[in-house]
Amino acid sequence: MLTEDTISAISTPLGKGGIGIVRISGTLSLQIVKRTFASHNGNENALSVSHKVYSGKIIDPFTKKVIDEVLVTVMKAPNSYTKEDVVEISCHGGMAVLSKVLDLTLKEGARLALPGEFTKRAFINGRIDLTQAEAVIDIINAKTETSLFNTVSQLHGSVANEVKSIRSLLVDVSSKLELSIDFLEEDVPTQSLDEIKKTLIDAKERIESLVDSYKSGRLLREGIKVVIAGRTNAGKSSLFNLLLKKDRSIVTHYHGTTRDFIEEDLLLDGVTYKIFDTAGIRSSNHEIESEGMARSYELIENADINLLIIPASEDLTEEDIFLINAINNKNKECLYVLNKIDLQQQVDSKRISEISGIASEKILKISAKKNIGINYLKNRIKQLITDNQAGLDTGKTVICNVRHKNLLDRALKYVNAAKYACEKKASEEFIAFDISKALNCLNEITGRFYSDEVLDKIFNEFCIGK
Ligand SMILES: Nc1nc2c(ncn2[C@@H]2O[C@H](COP(=O)(O)OP(=O)(O)OP(=O)(O)O)[C@@H](O)[C@H]2O)c(=O)[nH]1
Ligand SMILES: [Mg+2]
Repeated sequence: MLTEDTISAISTPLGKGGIGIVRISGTLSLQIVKRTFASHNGNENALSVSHKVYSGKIIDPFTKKVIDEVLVTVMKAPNSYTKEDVVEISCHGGMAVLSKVLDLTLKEGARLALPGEFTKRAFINGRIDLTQAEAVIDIINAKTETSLFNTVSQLHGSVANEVKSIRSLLVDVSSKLELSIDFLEEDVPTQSLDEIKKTLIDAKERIESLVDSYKSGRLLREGIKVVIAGRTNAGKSSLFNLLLKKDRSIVTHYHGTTRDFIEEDLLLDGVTYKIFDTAGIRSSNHEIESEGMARSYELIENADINLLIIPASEDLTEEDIFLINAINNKNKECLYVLNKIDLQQQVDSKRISEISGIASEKILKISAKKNIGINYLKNRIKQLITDNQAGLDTGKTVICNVRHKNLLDRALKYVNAAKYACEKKASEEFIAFDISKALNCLNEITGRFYSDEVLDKIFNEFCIGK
């Protein structure tokens, strides 16, 4: 069903630019532009052929003044972004020109588009599904090559295809179950419960794999939190500055120099790492320092990777031992980094692994002052991520949208309930009921079923003109 009214908006960022584009979509688009456009070669039939670019002028039909020299691209329905007639006017980029051209299109009968309305029309008119519409906004917001790669594959239908494929497994079981319910008394071949269970296990494993991929998806989207922790004067800020290749954090020989955490982004092989320099841990009655340390503990708790810095040039202190044990118990990625190896060493790797049975490959040696061992440290950080995050560089389908994750969690719950009902040899109606609930969740992901509330929430995140 095509929507009635014609919409128009400036589709390029507001401000000065080489070019700026006004985009119009709807049944009146061509008519609106024809009234304001004069072709350079005086061609009366200008704008009549689809997927062609026409050069000419935009002229205000009321004052007859030339507004700008432009290129106009015509994309007739259904072969356009929205599946409606779309016309794009490429003007010189500048607010006065673009506002004037937009204004003319509104005077000629278009209405100002709402945020994301072009993409919403693409969805409503069936050109893309909801996961692809969501990928559009993620592409616009993507900060790194890897998250861009992931969202482009979502735009090409990676998530939608996997969800549809799981859906078809469940639809198949469901229709056979319905048949056996309808013809209970008759001699219709029905699936055995074992066969149904086998398909449900297949669906369950595939949903679980998508749910598991969310962790990688979130990391790609938000960046991987790497927290540099340790006692005071261990060399945390020195390492932080070295990783970022700038003097961002203050380094002094005084204990307790860093009072509050500092965060900076580091890009490694197309993946964003959010690096945190933290206040060093020591016993202190100073209010500011204690508050800084409380923040350090909170960061350690929420890190994806902790780097615990231990100065190898001094004997281990109570703080070092406390932190080694605390971080080792956190069940999250951690590297134990012996720093200051350019000085006489008091602590070696063996000593650290003896404390809490830490594996030797998790203990590294560096000198933040002399820039020793830093490349190896970076490689180990990258390795922790690629080893543990399926899909980060394997090309597997990765979900990175919390809406998809929540619906998949719910679908999984119903598939498990259906499987359990099979095991308990429950009646077919019960099994069919749970499967239909799971199907509803999968249908909501791709937008086969949707509510206006969900659509508004998704498209309100878009900018006007997209
Ligand atoms: N010799 C040597 N000195 C280092 C090394 N790394 C850091 N330092 C020195 O150790 C002192 C403390 O360094 P910082 O980087 O400020 O230590 P920090 O862990 O941030 O300290 P707080 O902010 O107080 O918690 C400074 O004088 C650094 O120059 C190293 O690898 N070798
Ligand atoms: Mg510091």
